[in-house]
Amino acid sequence: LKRHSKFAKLTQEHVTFFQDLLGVESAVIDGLSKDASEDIEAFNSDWMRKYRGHSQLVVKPGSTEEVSKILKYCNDNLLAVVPQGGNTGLVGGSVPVFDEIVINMQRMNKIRSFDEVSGILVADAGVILEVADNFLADKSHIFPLDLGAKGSCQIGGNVATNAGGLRLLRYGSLHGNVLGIEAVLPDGTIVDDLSTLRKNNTGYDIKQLFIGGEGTIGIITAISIVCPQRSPAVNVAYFGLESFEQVQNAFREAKNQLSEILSAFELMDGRSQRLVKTVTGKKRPLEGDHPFYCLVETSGSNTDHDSEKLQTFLESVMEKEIVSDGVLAQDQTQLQDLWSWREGISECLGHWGGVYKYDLSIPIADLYTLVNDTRDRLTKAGLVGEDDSYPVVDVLGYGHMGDANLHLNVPVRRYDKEVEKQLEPFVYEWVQKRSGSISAEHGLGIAKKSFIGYSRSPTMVALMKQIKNLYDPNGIMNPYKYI
Ligand code: FAD
Ligand code: 2HG
Ligand code: ZN
Repeated sequence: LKRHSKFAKLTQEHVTFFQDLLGVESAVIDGLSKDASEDIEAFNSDWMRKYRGHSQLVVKPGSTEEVSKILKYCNDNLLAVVPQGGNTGLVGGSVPVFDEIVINMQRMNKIRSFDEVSGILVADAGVILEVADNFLADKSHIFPLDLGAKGSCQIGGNVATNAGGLRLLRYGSLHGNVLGIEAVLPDGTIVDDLSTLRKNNTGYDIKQLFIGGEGTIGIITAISIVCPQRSPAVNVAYFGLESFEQVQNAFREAKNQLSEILSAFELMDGRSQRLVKTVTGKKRPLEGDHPFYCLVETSGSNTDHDSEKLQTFLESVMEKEIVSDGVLAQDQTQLQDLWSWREGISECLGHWGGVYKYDLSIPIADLYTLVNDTRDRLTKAGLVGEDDSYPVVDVLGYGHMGDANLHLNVPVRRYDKEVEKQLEPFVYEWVQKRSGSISAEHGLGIAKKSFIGYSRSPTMVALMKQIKNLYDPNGIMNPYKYI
């Protein structure tokens, strides 16, 4: 990968323009004139510390008009940019590849309005997901998306990646929940499509291009989103199972018996839970060791009714020997502890140094077979072992069972070309053979960009390129990524 020579290099004159425009000292981190290398480092490297760029400038706009002026100037001067939210993305999309200017959205963090009757929230893109959800909790509503990075990721970043997360099973995807978008195109045009209508069939639904667009056609500055009523009763069960066959049976039973109150059904294999134990040292929720674990959450309006339903469900799946052992959270602390065994996996896996991550959609019957096949392959190649001479710590899987979305993770002691050669294109070919997707929810960024062809036809890719060229003819928006 080479830096495009058509892009201008940052000069002092450019920096002065941005300083004058934004007016606030903290809104510009200038790596050119003073030694800001330490300050700028956090914006140049991603959450996994796997991708690192060399931007010399971070700008933090405080309004949509400022975003417009920044982009127009960059477009006129052929300065490449990378939009950045909470920088928690897992495909290297939010950091520069070379010297792109980072446009960080953290200062645009106001809730603009909330309508208690319709449940529609309008907010700036830079609002942190957890802040939005806490605001809604006070109003008995809930953000229809939840994920492990909620304390840092921004709702604009969530929409830009079309994040899926832990509640998709219940509330559906952002393509359905986001009602409107305000965005800025590279030429500075402000696209005001901040509709608060549930229904609006007047022409193409252009906002959908920004949802999952990963900052390649414009910057999202605000969103409007329909938020459901918050369920007063939330219950969680965690159980151990002996085979993936039984996991599927448990999922069918959960849908059948818990139906309208089912709000999450998550899968964790035994290996992932063992590694969480190793890293955190916490007491495990169940005695013994099972090859699979599931976390089931219900959300409803009546605590007694819901706990009874979940209790009956648990008894029934144990009686049918679908589930070997299980526990129901008795209070809020235990509920959070059970969730931490699922939500905390990603963070714990970083413990050994690096992780190869694959975020895949696979028809549900085959979902876990890939983990076994990958483990066999790496083991045969002599790459997996307990002591430091082996690069691979383990091969494991977890994910959003309810959405047929597997997270295949390979924690390693060091990134290793031999391991990479064994994993790719093997994983992508495996998924392609089953008509799955090589990126279920994290997006393409730089990590998956070259592999789009495993999930999309040449016609689809060509259509995407047309759209990219139409909105961003100079190619300044998040270059080298996506398509
Ligand atoms: P960033 O990482 O800053 O950016 C992500 C992409 O969006 C980049 O391409 C960036 O250029 C672009 N972008 C950001 N803001 C804007 C904007 N305002 N306008 C235009 N483009 C923009 N993802 C899931 O789908 N489900 C999960 O369950 C999940 N769990 C996670 C758990 C952990 C612990 C972590 C670290 C990540 C997880 N993710 C998950 C990844 C997920 O993509 C991000 O957490 C989140 O959606 C990204 O938001 P962000 O604000 O951090 O965006
Ligand atoms: C999750 O579901 C996230 O925990 C992260 O999507 C998955 O780290 C991963 O591979
Ligand atoms: Zn996920």
